[in-house]
Amino acid sequence: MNTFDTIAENVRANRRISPEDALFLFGSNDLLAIGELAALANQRKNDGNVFFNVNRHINPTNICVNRCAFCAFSKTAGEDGAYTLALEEICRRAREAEDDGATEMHMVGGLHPDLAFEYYEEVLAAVRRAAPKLHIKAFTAVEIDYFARISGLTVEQVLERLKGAGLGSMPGGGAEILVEEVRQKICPEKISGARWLEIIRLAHGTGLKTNATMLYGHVETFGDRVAHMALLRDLQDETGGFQAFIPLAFQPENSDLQLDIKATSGLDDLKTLAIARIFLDNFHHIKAYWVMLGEKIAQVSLAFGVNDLDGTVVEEKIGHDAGAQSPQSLTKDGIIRLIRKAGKVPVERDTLYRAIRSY
Ligand code: V47
Ligand code: SF4
Repeated sequence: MNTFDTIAENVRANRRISPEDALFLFGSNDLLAIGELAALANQRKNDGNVFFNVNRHINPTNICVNRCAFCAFSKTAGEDGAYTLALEEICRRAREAEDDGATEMHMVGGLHPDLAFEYYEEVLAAVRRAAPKLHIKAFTAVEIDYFARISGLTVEQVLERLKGAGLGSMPGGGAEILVEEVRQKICPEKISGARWLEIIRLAHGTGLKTNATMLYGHVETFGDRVAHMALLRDLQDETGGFQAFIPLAFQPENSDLQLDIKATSGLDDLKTLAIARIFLDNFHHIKAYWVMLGEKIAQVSLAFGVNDLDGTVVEEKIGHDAGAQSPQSLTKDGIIRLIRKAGKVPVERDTLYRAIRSY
């Protein structure tokens, strides 16, 4: 039997594939054969249901001391375009989101040099008062590490205080590629991959659910992507605290990494999502983030193992500052239509993947 047939046999028998197998799949251009296996793995877990949510992104500040080379969103304090939203403005947007039927506020931002940890507690408490029905999914492991450093608290204390103020779960950002050589090239100031995993482990330990992302399509190799996913799979075996895996296609405009890096190809996007579905057998949800992929690839990915299209978003800065061509917002009807036209059942979910309504 050739290597692909052996992998296929394992996937069909619901057996875990190895990192070497995943690397083999990345080296193959037989997208349809890989997609078929991913669709099977997804069908087993999620049937024909595809999740989405009604949410709103808010980035309280783009001022960041890290200035990662790939990030076109961040600014240095005082630079043109640097901003920090007033607390009232954050609350106004939260209220507006709740009035529009959102169930989630997704809030991440830069590492601000002057704001104290208490400010972030205040933001959570104020949002909770302004829009008590919204689940607040906020702060990456990178921000949590920063809060611990600026406050002198332990990571556990930071997490407990934020939970007390209204934090409901954490998004999956800041993971980039967890391999150290890659981080040295694309985000040397950022916490190490090992520290990212440690903070997520602690978050899961306090009962917080998180997601995990992977920024791909820049300087990393296929081997780095597999190593990244293997670290996530191991941690998930240990904690079970990850909800969704979200590959983020690198948007190359306006960043210091621009050089001659081109946007990812549709083939690479679909293959990456499909291999993630096959390899990450302990992740229930593989999310196609339409903001970075575009609506069409996100829709097609529903036949390649994906079962989640994220949400309505409304105002997106991180990808669009880096040249993303997608709209900033999709309507709920628009997402439902994308899913239906792909022959799947749209299911609106809350942040913790409880079904709200099928369409
Ligand atoms: O950590 C930054 C990435 C992330 C670029 O958990 C870029 O549900 C592409 O994590 N091109 C933040 N990506 C976004 C994020 C996220 C998004 C949607 C849903 C969830 C979730 C999480 O954006 C950063 C970084 O990896 N990013 N710059 C860029 N030029
Ligand atoms: Fe700051 Fe995050 Fe941008 Fe890095 S990716 S510069 S940590 S906002």
